[in-house]
Amino acid sequence: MYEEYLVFTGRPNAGKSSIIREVVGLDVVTGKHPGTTRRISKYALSGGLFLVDMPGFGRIMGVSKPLENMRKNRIIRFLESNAQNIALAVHVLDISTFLEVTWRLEKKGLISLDVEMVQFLAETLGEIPLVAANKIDKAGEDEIAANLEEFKYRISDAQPLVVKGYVFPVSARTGKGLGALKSAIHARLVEKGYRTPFKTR
Ligand SMILES: Nc1nc2c(ncn2[C@@H]2O[C@H](COP(=O)(O)OP(=O)(O)OP(=O)(O)O)[C@@H](O)[C@H]2O)c(=O)[nH]1
Ligand SMILES: [Mg+2]
Repeated sequence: MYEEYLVFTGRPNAGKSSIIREVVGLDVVTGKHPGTTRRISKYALSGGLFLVDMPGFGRIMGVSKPLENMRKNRIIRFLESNAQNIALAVHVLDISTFLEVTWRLEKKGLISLDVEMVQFLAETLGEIPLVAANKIDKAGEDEIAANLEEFKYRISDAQPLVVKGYVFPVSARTGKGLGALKSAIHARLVEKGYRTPFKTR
């Protein structure tokens, strides 16, 4: 059967499933601990479009390295082999800790997984994914603004104007920003010929 996908990617615990619940209205499982969503989970929306809730991409405490790599490879393989059928990708990250996490990695000579993933999606799908910069309720306004600026700078290879209109500060907890994210998802899907993307079945 021919299927098209609206995929949500992101690190463990970023809030992918929470955003799907709030924005798309699907009853997906969310959880306090990283590693809640274990499988690539598909849900039928309308007209051949399926929503895909991904497991978290990256380190999870208590999960073995081989199992983690297997999950990671499965995600990469899904995205690469379905690139033609991916109507839209939405990357979700915890923006409240972005700089702290990124600096810690950069000290070790590593790149942020969120930056890597956004760039991987852009290359693989041939267009910049939408980004839900989640958990803005968890830090002060100034800190969130600084984190957002650095994140945009890094995903765009120092050309933040290129990603203007793609990054949405949101909180799945308070609902802030979710309307704008929903409108953007809707607009992108409608542009590609989907009529009622948020109606299930
Ligand atoms: N404070 C706050 N907590 C949030 C927000 N969004 C999600 N959470 C919490 O973060 C935790 C993880 O949420 P999930 O939606 O399960 O995260 P996920 O990205 O699907 O995680 P995995 O399935 O493990 O990859 C839960 O305890 C949520 O309640 C937010 O905007 N603010
Ligand atoms: Mg999940």
